[in-house]
Amino acid sequence: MLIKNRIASDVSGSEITPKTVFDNRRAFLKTAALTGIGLAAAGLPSLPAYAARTPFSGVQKTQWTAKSMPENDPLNTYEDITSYNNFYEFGTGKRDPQENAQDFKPLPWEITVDGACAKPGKISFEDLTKPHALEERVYRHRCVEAWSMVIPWVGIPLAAVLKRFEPTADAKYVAFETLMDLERMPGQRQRVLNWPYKEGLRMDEAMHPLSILAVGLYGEVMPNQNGAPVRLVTPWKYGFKGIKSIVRIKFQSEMPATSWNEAASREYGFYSNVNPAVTHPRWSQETERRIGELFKRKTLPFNGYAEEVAGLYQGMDLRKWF
Ligand SMILES: Nc1nc2c(c(=O)[nH]1)N[C@H]1C(S)=C(S)[C@@H](COP(=O)(O)O)O[C@H]1N2
Ligand SMILES: [Mo]
Repeated sequence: MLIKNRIASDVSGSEITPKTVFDNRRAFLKTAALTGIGLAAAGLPSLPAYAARTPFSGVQKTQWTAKSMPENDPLNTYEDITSYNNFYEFGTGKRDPQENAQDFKPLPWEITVDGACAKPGKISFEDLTKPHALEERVYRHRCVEAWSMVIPWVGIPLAAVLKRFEPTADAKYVAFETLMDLERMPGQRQRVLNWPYKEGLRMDEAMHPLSILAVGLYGEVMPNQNGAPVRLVTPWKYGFKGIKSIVRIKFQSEMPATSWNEAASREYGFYSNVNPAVTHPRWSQETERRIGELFKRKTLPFNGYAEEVAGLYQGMDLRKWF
């Protein structure tokens, strides 16, 4: 049975994965077979083991892949996606998270969900993905610093998870927090942001079908530097809204405070929708550099997802609500 699972995930992996990654995965599986580690994880979404290169089995591809992606928009490599990161809990340099998050052990993991809801509680990482099928969502990822990537996330719709806690009519916003742990996240000893890292969405943004909780990429569990074991992905917003290593979700009536807004409110607003027409105080947002490409691309309104999300902001002055 395990062998069958592994073959199935090998096949689906080879369809979406550049050859080097595929070879790495094969090497991993070989090592796993020899040493007996990692095999239990082949039967995901129940996750008894966690290693950086553990493949999920049975990941479904969804319509978003085809609908939102122009054909000439190739995936970034696994190497790019996992070596050029922002994760200040592990240092402020782009290469720091890959190096400093190596020893982070994400599991066991629990998220506390509370605030304006009928059924507050905790949810473990294993329960998070049940009973939903894991989906592959190929999304554009645009940082406020004007670089971008295309990433094949593995995730589940955020709406489906939030609904389980039965948010009440007072739930106008959803607040998110990252783990606070000076031992496990040594970057928090530097007061570069107000820890823990905080983010927020309006309720309708959180419930939008594009919003996902991502638990992996390239068919494998989330690498530590990308926000293991679970992070937010809202592809029409700047990357910093994609809060990593989430331990708390709270429904509330007030607009949540966010770490970047607290750090520099002129530069980072609550909405943070990708908008080429609203210039960041220190640089233009009209173009972006796709990691791995030489020439700049034009930045698209809502990062190319306007058809799906522009309606959420109808009638709002997007210069004021940036
Ligand atoms: N907890 C936490 N989440 C975070 C950050 C961070 O420093 N800490 N950085 C944000 C920023 S600025 C970006 S651009 C994205 C980067 O995600 P990636 O490294 O997976 O590309 O993560 C976001 N989520
Ligand atoms: Mo960012």
